[in-house]
Amino acid sequence: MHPSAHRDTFTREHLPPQDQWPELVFDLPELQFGSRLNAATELLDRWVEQGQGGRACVQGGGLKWTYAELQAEANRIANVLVHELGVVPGNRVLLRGTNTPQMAACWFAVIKAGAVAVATMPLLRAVELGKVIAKAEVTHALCDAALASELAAAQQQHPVLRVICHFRSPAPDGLEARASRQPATFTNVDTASDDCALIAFTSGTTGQPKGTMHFHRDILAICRCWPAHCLRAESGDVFIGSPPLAFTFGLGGLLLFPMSVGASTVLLEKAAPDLLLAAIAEHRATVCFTAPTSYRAMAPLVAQHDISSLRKCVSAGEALPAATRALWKQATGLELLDGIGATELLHIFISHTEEDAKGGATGKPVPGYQACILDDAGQPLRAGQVGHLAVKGPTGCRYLADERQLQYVQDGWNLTGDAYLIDEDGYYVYQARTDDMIISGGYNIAGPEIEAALLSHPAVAECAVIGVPDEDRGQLVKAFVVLREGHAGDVKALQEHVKASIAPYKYPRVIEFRTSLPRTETGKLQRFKLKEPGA
Ligand code: 3UK
Repeated sequence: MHPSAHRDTFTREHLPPQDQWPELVFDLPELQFGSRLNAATELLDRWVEQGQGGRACVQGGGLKWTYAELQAEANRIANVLVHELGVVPGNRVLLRGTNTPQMAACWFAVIKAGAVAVATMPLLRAVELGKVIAKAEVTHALCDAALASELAAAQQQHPVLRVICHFRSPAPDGLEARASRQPATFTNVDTASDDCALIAFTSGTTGQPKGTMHFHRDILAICRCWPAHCLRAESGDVFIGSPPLAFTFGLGGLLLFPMSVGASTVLLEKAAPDLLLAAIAEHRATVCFTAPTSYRAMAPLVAQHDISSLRKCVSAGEALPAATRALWKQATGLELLDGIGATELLHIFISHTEEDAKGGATGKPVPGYQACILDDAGQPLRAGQVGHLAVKGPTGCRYLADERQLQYVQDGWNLTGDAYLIDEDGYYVYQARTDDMIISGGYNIAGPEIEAALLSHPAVAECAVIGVPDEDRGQLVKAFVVLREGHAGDVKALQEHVKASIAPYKYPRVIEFRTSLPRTETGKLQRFKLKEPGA
């Protein structure tokens, strides 16, 4: 590794041993990185240096900043961090806020100061924040004043968190007041390209959050892979979307990728389907990032808004059912860009361009990444066979002090925990999370395939399919269905619809109607909650 600029050496000391890292592949010319690199220099300062500082950069909540203005804000905050709050390179700085320009400025300030950004989901409560603080030994926090109380409660339990400073606060010791007294210039810390820049937490389903460690060069690597080859956005684009900046889907899609091409981004504090549509119309947005369920919910509302500015729509976080792709195309004329990403790999590694879209398939490995499907013994499978998705590329899994590293990384491959197959055209087709595969009557059944069939029925708004214990069949296929407004729950009709769409043995033998389904803050269905007895 290159000589670190970190004075606080926590992250290097807590990386997994090198022999547990995935193999890293840098086989594109644009993935050659020197030994010194600060991601903020490349993504932010470069534009100002090139005389592009007057370009629109980030807006939201009534604020509208150019590249030069975001740079000035970030520099002032970096000065506060270093000269007033005592941050030294390598310290972990927790960020807590909704998607706002101020949150973006704080993120860049942390990166500029050579500290490590630990962004957290706005909905986290004190107990969950406490786990993050303890695990990453967070010393400082920048927190939206509106979200102060849960963090204050967490600090009570975790005094390792020495300093909290509030932004979007009128207080005399708030971040804005402090920043206004600091100069708008700052010399970025000359970090190593392999110094840790951020720790992204992923909760999974067990409740013990895992911290994934990513370097300065990883931030640039993801900008040079999927967005450059699949998204192909341009400097005139206006990005918008729903994922939080604390979710790497949102960090990339709503901050890093627009800035990597000199485009602008709209950050929304609230982005429920109707609000997102209204915001697209208001800002004449051209590139949208959100989850499959959000596209499904927006489709019937599209006619009420002028979203003619939109030219690219990205779906990730969960499998995109073919029915949702078709629905969106019908409503807007736009072909969705689907991509599977993971916090462990920072962003999307299998995807496609609009021209190569194929309903029901995620796509092919993104340039810069390699993938294959492995059996339980780690041997590659042939086309059509269902196995474990394995990936490698310039980014990969490095858990912060966590034994689960040995599960995620095997033989140099990142194992994402997804069951996939490669079809006859070389497309990767999602089946299920490996621990969500249903085994019924000796058959392996992937819940999402049945969900896709149900979703093509006009009465179905949302659904989730799980296996429930059964004496005779081992597991029974059970569906939870949320009905569209004005439709009645007809179990028999839905069962017949599935039998007519896919192999009849897969039909849900039990169907339960619900008014909503449990989801994470990142929009993922929480199937495990539906599996709990009495759920
Ligand atoms: C699932 C998908 C099918 C899959 C993410 C884009 O979702 C992201 O990261 P997470 O760590 O979850 C990873 C898991 O989510 N998944 C995500 N996208 C798809 N399954 N099709 C998809 N298109 O199980 C994966 O292992 O929360 C997504 C960019 C950055 C991200 N962090």
